[in-house]
Amino acid sequence: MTNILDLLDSFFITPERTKAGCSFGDIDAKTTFNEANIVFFGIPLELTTTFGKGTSRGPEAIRSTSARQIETYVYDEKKDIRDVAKIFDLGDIKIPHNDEGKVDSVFAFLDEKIPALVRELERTKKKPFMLGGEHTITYFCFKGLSESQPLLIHFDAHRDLKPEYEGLKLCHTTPFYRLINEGYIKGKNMVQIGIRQTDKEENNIAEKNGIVTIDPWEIKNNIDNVTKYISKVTSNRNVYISFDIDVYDLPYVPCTGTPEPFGLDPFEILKIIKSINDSANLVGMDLVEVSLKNGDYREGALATQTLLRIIPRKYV
Ligand SMILES: [Mn+2]
Repeated sequence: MTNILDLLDSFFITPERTKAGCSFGDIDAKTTFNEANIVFFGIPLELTTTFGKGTSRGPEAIRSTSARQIETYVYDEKKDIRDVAKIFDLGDIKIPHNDEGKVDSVFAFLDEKIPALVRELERTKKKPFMLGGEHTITYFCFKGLSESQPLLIHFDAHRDLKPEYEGLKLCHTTPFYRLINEGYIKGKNMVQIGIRQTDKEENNIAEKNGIVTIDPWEIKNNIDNVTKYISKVTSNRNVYISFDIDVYDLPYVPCTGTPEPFGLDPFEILKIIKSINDSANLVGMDLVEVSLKNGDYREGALATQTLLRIIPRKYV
């Protein structure tokens, strides 16, 4: 591949031309694509959401807050992310026919582009940080990175393990079932954190496949046990983080489509993020289901601050 960036240009809208009008943190002016070790891209997909709308504005919410509201200096880390990482933002993928009724053609497009993109990033030692958009997109990204058999750490209120939902085999409630069913991940290589809304069938699927579930009650009762477990299970492991913003408790996420009570607070999330072992290697991550409604940037701020707590970690 001669110049991957030229190729990428053809299917990305540059950050400056997205709705936010800026890149993540507005910091990549000095970082070239070639020298980057973290590469952000947005997939503002909103095709199969069934309840609250607005996740197509997730990347916009994150770029706007990270560039205009939030410092790149992380107070509690005493680190500026510009000093600890070389970040480049590709912008948002141009989704052809991003409207209802075109689900199959959009998914075929993403299935062709995203796994190839993240594999190329991995080959050139760049970690993909994907911003959503509905959770469906994790399927395409994880698939592309599955060869290194990462432990999948899935933060979410929901299992997203349904075999099918409202007639769709691939949608925002099914990505992890698809990944398991198609052999990209084994249940024993998967930890679900924050789960509190599921059906009986999904619970059976989780149990049958050996998925480790850490629910908020467990975290509230004994977070030290949880962090000890996470530290142990991630020791010397490749890991992939899929982070649905609705893992946070309902009052923290005013815009996301399916907010749930009995969730986690930012301090608990921070403890868990920090408990991932320094010897682990993050192969990539996504932050999905972020939304923006009525000029309410709280969720964008929370998503950005979550990313800013992950970026300085040794495993990144
Ligand atoms: Mn969710």
